[in-house]
Amino acid sequence: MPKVFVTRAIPENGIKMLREHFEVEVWEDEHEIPREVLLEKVRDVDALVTMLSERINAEIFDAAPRLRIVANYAVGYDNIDVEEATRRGIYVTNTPDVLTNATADFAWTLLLATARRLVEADKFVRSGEWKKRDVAWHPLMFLGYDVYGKTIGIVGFGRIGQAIARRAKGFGMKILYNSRTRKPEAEKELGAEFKPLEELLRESDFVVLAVPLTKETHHLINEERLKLMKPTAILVNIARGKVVDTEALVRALKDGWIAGAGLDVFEEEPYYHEELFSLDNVVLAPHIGSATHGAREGMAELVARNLIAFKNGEVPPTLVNREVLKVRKPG
Ligand code: 8YV
Repeated sequence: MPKVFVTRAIPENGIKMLREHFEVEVWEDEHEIPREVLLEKVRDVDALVTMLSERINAEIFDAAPRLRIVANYAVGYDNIDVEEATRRGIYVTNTPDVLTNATADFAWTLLLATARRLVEADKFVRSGEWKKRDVAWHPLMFLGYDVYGKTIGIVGFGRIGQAIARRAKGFGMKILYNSRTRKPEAEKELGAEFKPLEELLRESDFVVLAVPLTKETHHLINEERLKLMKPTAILVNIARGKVVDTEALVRALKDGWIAGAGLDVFEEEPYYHEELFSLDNVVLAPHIGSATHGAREGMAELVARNLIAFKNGEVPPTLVNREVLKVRKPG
């Protein structure tokens, strides 16, 4: 049986499917696999299941002479050198669709929590501070920002961006979007309006980032662009940390260029720089956009379906690098 190595424990449904077709080894440790161990583990594998910050590049490919397919447990695949994989005839797959709704829900979780200062308020109650102040209620307590009927600007209008917009309709919002290409069908369905990025930033009360990380989107939100935003605006990032220049963002939050930020992703993960920890106007999460039982099981199943299809000589259902078909046949 061909061998697959899985770099972190994924839901059992996917592992079970894989075991019927592959010899499966899973890195069960809760800590990330050390690079040198990964390099050792891939020596005799035919397939690899990877995720997040594991850099899958020429170094790994050199160490894995039998490797034919990398199934990323994520929709984003900025951790993989896809060009190099394609050159070597290695298939790369991802997990779109199954996590779209969970991730869009989480963008909204961050948006609402930041706008209504939920984390600050929770701390206030939980710490006993409320009782200490002996104020049962005050009309000026924890004033936040209105959401209903406001303007949302979505940067990146793929599956997740559009799912975020669909929810915004229920909040009676004006929907602006920016993306590499115009999306006429989504414009019609959602009443969304395409705007150049600068205009979108100037006009939005909430800016939500849903772009993939590429050379073009690295530090897309920098000092100059943060300064275009309204001082009452809130930035939400569920995409990739490197889409935002963190140092500029910290200044924006401290100096009031913008009102707040909800962040699920960071330039370095795990995030441990204290600059953001001291600010009340941010809500922080440890990259859990797709962390629902349903989405994570869907991702596990899709990873398995991709690998099994490949093994059976079929084109994997969510192949990222279609050009690889010219280099090598599946199987
Ligand atoms: C993943 C994500 O859970 O899909 C993505 O691109 O960021 C998350 O859904 C995470 O990257 C683990 O690989």
